[in-house]
Amino acid sequence: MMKMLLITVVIALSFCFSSSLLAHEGHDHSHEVAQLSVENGQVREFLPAAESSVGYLTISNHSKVDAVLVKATIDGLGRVEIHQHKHEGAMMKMEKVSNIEIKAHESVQFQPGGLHLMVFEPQEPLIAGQERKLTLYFKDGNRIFTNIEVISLAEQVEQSTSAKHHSHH
Ligand SMILES: [Cu+2]
Repeated sequence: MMKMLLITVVIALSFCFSSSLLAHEGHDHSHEVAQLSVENGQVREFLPAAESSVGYLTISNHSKVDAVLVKATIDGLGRVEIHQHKHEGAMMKMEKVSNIEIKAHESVQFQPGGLHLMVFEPQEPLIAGQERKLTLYFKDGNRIFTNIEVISLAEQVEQSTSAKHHSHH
């Protein structure tokens, strides 16, 4: 029941456009807008009594310019943080990170055990099968608006198991 979500991406050009209209700096300033896409956006239902849950996605940068993700928001959730897992001796800790670089022609995968979105403060329960609006904010002022699918814990476990099998190929 794994659905490949290929999502159309809208990149807000207004910031770049208005700054190029206003800036007459006397030199050629080519505004290259990063072409980014988001796939497999998923956020897990909150477990009973849990204060937080996790979200995963893949961001691909098809352009010649590096992109830097600085913030994410999801409709109906009070707070979304970008987290990274970090090994400290034998301990696996997670820490909040302020930005993630997605290099030109590369993809960054948010996945169990690595980068993930940590979500807090649901205004109403997340229910598997729902779609929520996800907004990604980039350092250059661009934004991506897309949808993220709510999945159950069982679906998440199933997918991370099948992802491990796929990685043998
Ligand atoms: Cu976390």
